[in-house]
Amino acid sequence: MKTQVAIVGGGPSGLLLGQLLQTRGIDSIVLERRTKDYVLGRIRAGVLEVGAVNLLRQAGVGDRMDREGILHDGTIISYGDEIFGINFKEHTNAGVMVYGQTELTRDLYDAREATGGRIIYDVEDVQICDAKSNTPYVTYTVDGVAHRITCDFVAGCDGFHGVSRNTIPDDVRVEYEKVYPFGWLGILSETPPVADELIYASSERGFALCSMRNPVLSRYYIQCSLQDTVEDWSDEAFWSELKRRLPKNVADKLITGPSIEKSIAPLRSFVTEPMQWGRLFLCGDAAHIVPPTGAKGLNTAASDIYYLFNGLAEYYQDGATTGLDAYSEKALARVWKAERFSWWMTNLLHRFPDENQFDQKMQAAEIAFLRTNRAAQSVLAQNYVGLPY
Ligand code: RFL
Ligand code: PHB
Repeated sequence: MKTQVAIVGGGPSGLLLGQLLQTRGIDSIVLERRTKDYVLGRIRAGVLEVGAVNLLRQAGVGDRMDREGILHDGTIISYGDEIFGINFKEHTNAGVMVYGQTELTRDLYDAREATGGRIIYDVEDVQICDAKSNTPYVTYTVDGVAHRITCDFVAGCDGFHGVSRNTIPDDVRVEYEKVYPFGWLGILSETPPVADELIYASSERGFALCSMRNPVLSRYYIQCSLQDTVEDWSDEAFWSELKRRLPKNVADKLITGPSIEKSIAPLRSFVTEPMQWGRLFLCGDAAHIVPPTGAKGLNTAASDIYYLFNGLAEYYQDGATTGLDAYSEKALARVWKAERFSWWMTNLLHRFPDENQFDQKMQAAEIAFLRTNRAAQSVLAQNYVGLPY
């Protein structure tokens, strides 16, 4: 088989790149290790920056998001029983869109199917070959049968556990990592959200987050131990712990119900440099991971796709490689700022097992400063709605 861009990974990064390329008549093949239902079963991100929203519209997949997504002009932060809002609109003249990654991925699959784009599911043993030459190719098997795709470029969009990143030789690749000593236990429940905006809650018992998908579907998280398993947490235990981490007047309003999904995610900060090696370009979680506290993972994947798509569009339009040559540097410059923000939000709001009373006083002082200082609020707002591409 032959294509212009071979895309390894059919998550949001790979599918979005495929749709954008399609708008310019650039052919691609997406290779996905799982089935479509498996990918759609993963409950992940919920918050989209303006840049991501615009890119989805540009890719022709913004209609349902514009109809069903919820625009948020701010967020709420609580600390014990104290609670305050940060108004993004006031500080940045922008907001964010609450629209689940599951729905966005479904829209991308629908668009790909409608435009006749090729996706091959259940691929195994993917290998990216000759990436340093002008004639790279990708090999894989399906049901034990070997296949090969020759292409001009390879986009490595296969997430943190994919094969693309490790195609770059060890003596070229530099990895930066921080693993946090806790995870997030998340549940989805068919209950109305407790508030109109997201609540990021710091408490003596640990962090909690109240998020949502729509007016009758809520997403809640609590910081948990890395030793915990979902079996350790009944729904009752989850709701009771969540309430203890929220201000009393919020906890009293919380409507609980059976969970329809429950999962634990470890928290990690990770960046690999460079993000390009010859004709292989890494995008999204394949190149970097953030702890979810700043809602930046999917959004940073979208900005990578923006830079790569524009580089590829320029190449196929007039043969110039200026955008492609600058890809790694441009993408990383923005990635590191998202890493910093996510690390900062995580440090500000979580309980760390080895922290002492001084550390706790520092967190409390920083939250108290944020509560009243407009400049501090503006910094948070600018980062949360998304730095410019
Ligand atoms: P994905 O979504 O992991 O998709 C990669 C795809 O590649 C496939 N794959 C392979 N395919 C072929 N060959 C191989 N060898 C392959 N290996 C893997 C996988 O099956 C998969 O389908 O990466 P992508 O596309 O870069 O997208 C990244 C986002 O999914 C991720 O950054 C976000 O979900 C992170 N995230 C959040 N991001 C936000 O911007 N806002 C949020 O509010 C937000 N909340 C979250 C999150 C992530 C979370 N978890 C579970 C880590 C909340 C949570 C709890
Ligand atoms: C979510 O709704 O899943 C969500 C929202 C904000 C975050 C992380 C996750 O920071």
